[in-house]
Amino acid sequence: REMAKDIWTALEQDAFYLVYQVQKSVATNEITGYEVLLRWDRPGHGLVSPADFVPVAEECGAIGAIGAWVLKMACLDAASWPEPHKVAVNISGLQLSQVDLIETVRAALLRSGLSPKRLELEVTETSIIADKNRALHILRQVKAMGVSIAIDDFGTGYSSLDTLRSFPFDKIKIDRSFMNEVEVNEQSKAIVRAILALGRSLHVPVLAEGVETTAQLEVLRAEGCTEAQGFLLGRPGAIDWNDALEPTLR
Ligand code: G
Ligand code: G
Ligand code: MN
Ligand code: NA
Repeated sequence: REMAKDIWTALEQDAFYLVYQVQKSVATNEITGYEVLLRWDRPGHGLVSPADFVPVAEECGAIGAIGAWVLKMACLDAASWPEPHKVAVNISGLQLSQVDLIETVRAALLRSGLSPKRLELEVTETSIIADKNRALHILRQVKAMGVSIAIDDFGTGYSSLDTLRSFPFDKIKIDRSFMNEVEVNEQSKAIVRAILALGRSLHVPVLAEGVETTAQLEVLRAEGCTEAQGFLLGRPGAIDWNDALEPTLR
């Protein structure tokens, strides 16, 4: 396909770039880390979402190279951040089924000097279920290096609870669809509350995605959510260290 061709060209010409979105502690407002989001300004088309081009990159075999590039650059960037801040990298299903993900992660860490405990991989349930045993094997190896694993878009898969039971997750990220109306809709709030209770019982911190209003953040604070991410806390972009070092209290 035409997009596949453009993806290979973009790789050759170094046309992908990364933006970062802040993640903060709900209780203290401190920065805990940044999620890396891949961006591509496709010639003649403008910005294309990774939601649209990652599936094509998987199909045409480019995802391995793209994923390795993202991991390498993200670790290099993060190595210059203040000590405790983590970097969270999205991993697609096909990447997760490829055993060389282990080597790719190891190489990115070695090359950057980033401590493994500051790297987190975000995987979705959907990316796991294609080949569960293989995914489990790879994630265990990566964890053994000291890297942490977050389950992304939690609640939207069809077997979230089974996935939680069988995989060694270090963080649950509540899908942003549950943030819709959480401050006014009792049903949304009940679901969020249930996920937070689950996290507490499992001793796994919970991060709420897609927080756009102070009212939503207040609900999360009242319910004991660990971390939050969303347009209210910061839009994906270049990191403004002046802002980051003196976080505005909300
Ligand atoms: O950043 P945006 O909202 O456009 O992201 C859309 C989707 O693309 C999200 O599901 C996000 O997890 C995914 N995504 C963003 N960056 C990357 C990346 O570097 N690798 C992979 N595999 N997916 C990404
Ligand atoms: O699937 P994943 O959670 O990785 O998706 C990340 C995507 O969510 C990014 O593309 C980012 O642009 C988007 N995003 C981040 N914060 C918000 C938010 O507060 N509201 C909405 N609508 N999208 C967000
Ligand atoms: Mn993510
Ligand atoms: Na996500």
